[in-house]
Amino acid sequence: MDKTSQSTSPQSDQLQERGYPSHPQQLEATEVKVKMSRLSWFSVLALVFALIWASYGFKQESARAATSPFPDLYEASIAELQQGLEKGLFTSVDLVKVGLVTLSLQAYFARIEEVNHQGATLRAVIETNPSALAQAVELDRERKISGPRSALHGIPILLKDNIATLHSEGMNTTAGSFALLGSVVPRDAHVAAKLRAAGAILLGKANLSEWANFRGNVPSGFSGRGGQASSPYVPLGDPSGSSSGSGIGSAIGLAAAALGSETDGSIVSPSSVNNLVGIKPSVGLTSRDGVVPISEHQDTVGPMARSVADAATILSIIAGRDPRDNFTLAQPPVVPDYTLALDAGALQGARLGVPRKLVELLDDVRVAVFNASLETMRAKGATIVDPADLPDTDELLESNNETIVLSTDFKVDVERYIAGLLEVPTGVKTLADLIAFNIAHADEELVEPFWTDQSQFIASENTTVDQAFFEALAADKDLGATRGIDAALDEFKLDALLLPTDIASTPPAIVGFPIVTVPLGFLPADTPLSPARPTRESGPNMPFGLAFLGTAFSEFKLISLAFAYEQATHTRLKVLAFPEAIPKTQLADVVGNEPRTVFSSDTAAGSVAAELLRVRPRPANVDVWRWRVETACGLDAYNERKRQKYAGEET
Ligand SMILES: *[C@@H]1O[C@H](CO)[C@@H](O)[C@H](O)[C@H]1NC(C)=O
Ligand SMILES: *[C@@H]1O[C@H](CO)[C@@H](O)[C@H](O)[C@H]1NC(C)=O
Ligand SMILES: *[C@@H]1O[C@H](CO)[C@@H](O)[C@H](O)[C@H]1NC(C)=O
Ligand SMILES: *[C@@H]1O[C@H](CO)[C@@H](O)[C@H](O)[C@H]1NC(C)=O
Ligand SMILES: *[C@@H]1O[C@H](CO)[C@@H](O)[C@H](O)[C@H]1NC(C)=O
Ligand SMILES: CC(=O)N[C@H]1CO[C@H](CO)[C@@H](O)[C@@H]1O
Repeated sequence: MDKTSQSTSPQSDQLQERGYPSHPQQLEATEVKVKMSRLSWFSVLALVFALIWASYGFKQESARAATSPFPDLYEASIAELQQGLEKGLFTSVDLVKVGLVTLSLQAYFARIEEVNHQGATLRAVIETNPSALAQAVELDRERKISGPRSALHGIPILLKDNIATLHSEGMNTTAGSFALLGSVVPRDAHVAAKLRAAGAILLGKANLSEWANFRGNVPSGFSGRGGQASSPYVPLGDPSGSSSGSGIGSAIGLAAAALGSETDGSIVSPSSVNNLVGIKPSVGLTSRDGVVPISEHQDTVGPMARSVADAATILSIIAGRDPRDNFTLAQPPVVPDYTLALDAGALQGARLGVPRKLVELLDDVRVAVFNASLETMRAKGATIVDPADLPDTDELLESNNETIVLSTDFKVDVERYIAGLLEVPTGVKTLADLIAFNIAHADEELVEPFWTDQSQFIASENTTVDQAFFEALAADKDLGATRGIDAALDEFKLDALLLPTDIASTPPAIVGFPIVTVPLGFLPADTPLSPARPTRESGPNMPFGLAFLGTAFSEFKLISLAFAYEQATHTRLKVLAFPEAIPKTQLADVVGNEPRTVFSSDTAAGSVAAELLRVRPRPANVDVWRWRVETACGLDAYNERKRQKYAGEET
């Protein structure tokens, strides 16, 4: 097999050869007919939906896309970007420009600006790197003199806002909380330092469920600083979390890819819901030094990307030992080059098991698509062992040991993180201080009506490291590994376990085992939009993923299987984000010249946003697409207050 062509994600023309639209406006009626036989009924509905959209506006961009020598940034792979940089088609400065948020609103109206606080207001990004452009200039110069440092040289990456970046560079690290605003981190997080050393550009900080969803019962994607993030696939849809902004930003090309962190589901769930590939590495493969923690026993940092190849490229760079995180000392002596796992034939002869009892917890729509994926894998030569249940499934489902471990760890670990900061302007030191801070700043942190809870903080504050904690840790190892995942792998002689991603995270979470998730399917296009409270649990075209699970440090194997499945299916591009959530700025708008067309306007943000929206009128079916304003839910009033606040701060 041809590794080179398979390890890059598809070029626009290749996409069209395969029948996928690289832009919704490029869908033609004839293509739809050709595709009918190959697609399930709901994908067809989705295409018809896309076709309806395609009949509106976009004429200009269509012409531009057809003649553009540049990769479409909605889908551009790291390898494509690297090739373009090497050939001199464009520079890292160009790339940064298209991703740059400008607080002054005087420079380019770029991809993040189009959708972050305007248009679809996805709130994926909390802040961008004021030094990014200067770094891009340096990296472009260095490339000319001595060539690229790595596959990530000059490539912009977003980082979840709980991953520390050099304070002197200009960005905060806050886990989304005002309590850490202005805090001075001692250094880059180890993973950020590794990206930086590889020549990557740390483009910005992604919004998240505040404190990685450990504050209390709060909707996914909300943070005090970032506001309520939402899905690019379902208007006002739940973006999942806690790595919400990393998922949204990667899904629609606000950067080449993103880093997220996971304690139980926080990489794989937003990867699943945002139609991405996510790798949750084994605990100890990537260092957590400089990452705002929940639990040293379960936290891990990994890539969220548009292809397995991109995710593998990033993992190869961020993995490795770090004396500051002694869990990394348990990893195998040599970090593999995970891009060598990209073997499209890897399903041939593989033995894959289905923990059916867990699958049965899920709705029939997702299970039917999951069931069909098993046929695909059989056709590619895999043996599917079904059922292949974890022997202790019932006990796992009953167990509350994880709650004990996380609650106890958080208090210790978060206080240790804060103690390591060089300065904390808010003066918080302890978890008790954080709780008090939230009460004192309730208007920004415990916001009515949906975001008031901090019960998890309070429960954690009440813990001590005691005998029950150590018993819970031991019970988790026994439940998750010894009588769980490892037992099933041994009993059925499996290479990996398969689960719909929605129900995959907990057994691996409690033992620090890896997961690789890839796009599996989409809810049917006639799925009703559930009410926005403040985000919607479901709606048409909401994506979901397929998870590959294995034992500790089995990433290489999982990546190879996930890659083979991805190459056999190419599910991701079967449905695109909704039109308002797809940024229109492309490299052609910035390379060489001043920006042109609608972006050359020097009008204020609002009027340009309005202009952008005007060329894409909404279809008559406002019942389904009444996505902008949900006054009843209070979200808009809240967002408006935040907007005013930022406007005030900026002037
Ligand atoms: C942090 O955020 C504040 C407020 O948004 C901003 O003024 C500051 O420049 C940011 N960066 C650092 C390093 O504090
Ligand atoms: C790791 O370091 C922590 C303190 O940072 C210590 O309590 C623990 O025993 C160490 N674990 C190992 C396996 O060395
Ligand atoms: C999925 O497959 C299992 C096992 O073959 C079967 O029992 C179940 O009914 C199927 N579910 C759906 C929704 O197709
Ligand atoms: C922890 O797991 C063990 C083993 O299944 C179980 O006996 C115990 O009840 C669990 N503890 C909690 C708090 O759920
Ligand atoms: C605090 O812990 C004690 C015993 O461990 C328990 O009885 C009590 O309900 C806990 N309180 C809260 C607020 O969680
Ligand atoms: C808190 C914060 O920095 N918010 C920023 C999020 O991104 C927008 C741009 O899309 C900025 O204007 C906000 O200031």
